[in-house]
Amino acid sequence: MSFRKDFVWGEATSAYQIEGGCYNTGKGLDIWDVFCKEKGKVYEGHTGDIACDHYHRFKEDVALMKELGIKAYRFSINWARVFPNGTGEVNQEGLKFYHDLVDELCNAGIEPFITLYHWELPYEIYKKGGWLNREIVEWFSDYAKFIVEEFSDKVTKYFTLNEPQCFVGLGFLNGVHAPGIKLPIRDTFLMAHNALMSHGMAVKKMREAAKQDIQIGIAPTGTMSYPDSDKKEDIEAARIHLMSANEDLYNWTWNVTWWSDPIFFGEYPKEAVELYKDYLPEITKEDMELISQPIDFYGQNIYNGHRVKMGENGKPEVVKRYDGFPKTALGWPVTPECLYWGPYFLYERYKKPIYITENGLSCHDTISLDGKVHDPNRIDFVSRYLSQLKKASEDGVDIRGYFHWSLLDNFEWNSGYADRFGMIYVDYPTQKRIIKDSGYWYKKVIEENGENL
Ligand code: IFM
Repeated sequence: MSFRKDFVWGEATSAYQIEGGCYNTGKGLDIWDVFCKEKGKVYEGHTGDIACDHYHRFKEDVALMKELGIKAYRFSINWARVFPNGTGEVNQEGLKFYHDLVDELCNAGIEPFITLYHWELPYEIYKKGGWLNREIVEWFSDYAKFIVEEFSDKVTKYFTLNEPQCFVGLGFLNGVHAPGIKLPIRDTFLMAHNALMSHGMAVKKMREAAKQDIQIGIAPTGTMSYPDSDKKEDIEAARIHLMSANEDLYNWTWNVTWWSDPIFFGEYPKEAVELYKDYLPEITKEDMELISQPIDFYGQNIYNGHRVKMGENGKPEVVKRYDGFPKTALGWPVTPECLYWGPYFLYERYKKPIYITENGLSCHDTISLDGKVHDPNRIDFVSRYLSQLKKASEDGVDIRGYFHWSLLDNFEWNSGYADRFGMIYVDYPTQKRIIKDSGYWYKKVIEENGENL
């Protein structure tokens, strides 16, 4: 089998990155609204105030998705748009926006996949301590329950948190993302623990609230590891490398097992617990039971990986990339093998169906003289990566779907609008959308269920 017959071909976005509609819509402030207004935090002072104006143009965007032939759309709900204060009163206009979007998608035959948290922490929750305050477990799970009560008659697939590695690491450890602060390491471990408990409590309440069977996952990220050769020892080296804590303390969040072992095994990885023991909060048996609520699938955002071989000392060794190694416009390495070995190792360890919840690249896209947007690099990149994913599927990894990042060019966080990840070009001054060559190429891939890769 190459790709499953019901393989889910999708596109992904997130709320703050595309919606705009930040003011006069009843939405409460989130930490990105506040962060972007501070001088020097985001490239050229860009903000998400308007972004792709998807808030007002979602119908046009769904029509474009239909034209691309995508089967599913993964988007996030901005917590502060629905609950301006994070808890309590609901912003009916914001809620209606998401209902209208979901209805539009369903009418177009596109399955909505909802992500509950893609980094838009309501500012009012932040002021109460945000992820540092254990009460967030209730605040977040009540929000999650509410969304499921509202949408589960129409939407059956949900992700709780997107890339906790990023929102804790970039937001609170090195401070390049909102809210832009550098906390003591100890606090970030507490946040991570609270985030995992919020996930677990959300899963519990969502299942209780669902109007029909729903499926829930989480969407972590991480740099994958792939073997230098087919030799058994290199494969083992890559496996060990992926599942260990390799980063220095100030980058500790970039780690697979710290986030995923608790969910699937009900415990933090022993080796890492030993490594981080001086920084850990009190962790109880009850906490771990909560975190390890059964979930239905594993979402993984994958962009690149390290090439790893077994060193002479019997320990994994990262192979240095050669000079001039291929890279994307953002400078990220192009390593298609990670879309074979990443899912392979994750499936082997966690034994859950996998969705690739994000994958893609930024390119220096422009409108050519012929009025079109030619992006051969994106076609080449996605083609190479998808071929590896197909091989993984052929080798028995249970891969259910692929969500390309991203549908539209959008607000790339602290890089503002400087980086373009979309299969649809957005001309920000006019908000005109142009399907790039890669979009038409992806349409064919979808039509042929990847047989043409
Ligand atoms: O744009 C981001 C997204 O919000 C989270 N994952 C990585 C993407 C590209 O940087």
